[in-house]
Amino acid sequence: MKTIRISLLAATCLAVLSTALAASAPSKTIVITANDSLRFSVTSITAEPGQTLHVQFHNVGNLPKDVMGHNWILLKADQDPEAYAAMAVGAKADNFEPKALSGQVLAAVPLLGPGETGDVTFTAPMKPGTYPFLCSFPAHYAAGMRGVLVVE
Ligand SMILES: [Cu+2]
Repeated sequence: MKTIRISLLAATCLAVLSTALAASAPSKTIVITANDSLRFSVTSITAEPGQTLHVQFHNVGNLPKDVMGHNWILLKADQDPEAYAAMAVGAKADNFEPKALSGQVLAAVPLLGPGETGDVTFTAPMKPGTYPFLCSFPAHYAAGMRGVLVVE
């Protein structure tokens, strides 16, 4: 009987330990650049559930912000980046981040002009899945400024 108790205790300790280890995956920094050719340098990010992510986003282009600004918008699972981009066209005053859709956004780096840098730190969702990101400057999503965060 005593042996069984000790084994149970050991099993419980192991379970607690492995949970603690899973929760403490080291934070991850992702450096993304965008330039005048309408591409993100990174189009796929992988993360563990609950992992702390730090996105550093650089606009390394030369064109002025009002014709070639870039932002980085990460949406929740099951949200439609195309619909977000369409709504963003009318949200110039809010740097193309429509307030009506703010509930769809997991994390964002605001609109950057040439040579500017922004960053955001956030926690990856606990739910495994694919989370879309985009630049919501008009026409940039359609031109290919998009990618995914894969939580697995
Ligand atoms: Cu852009």
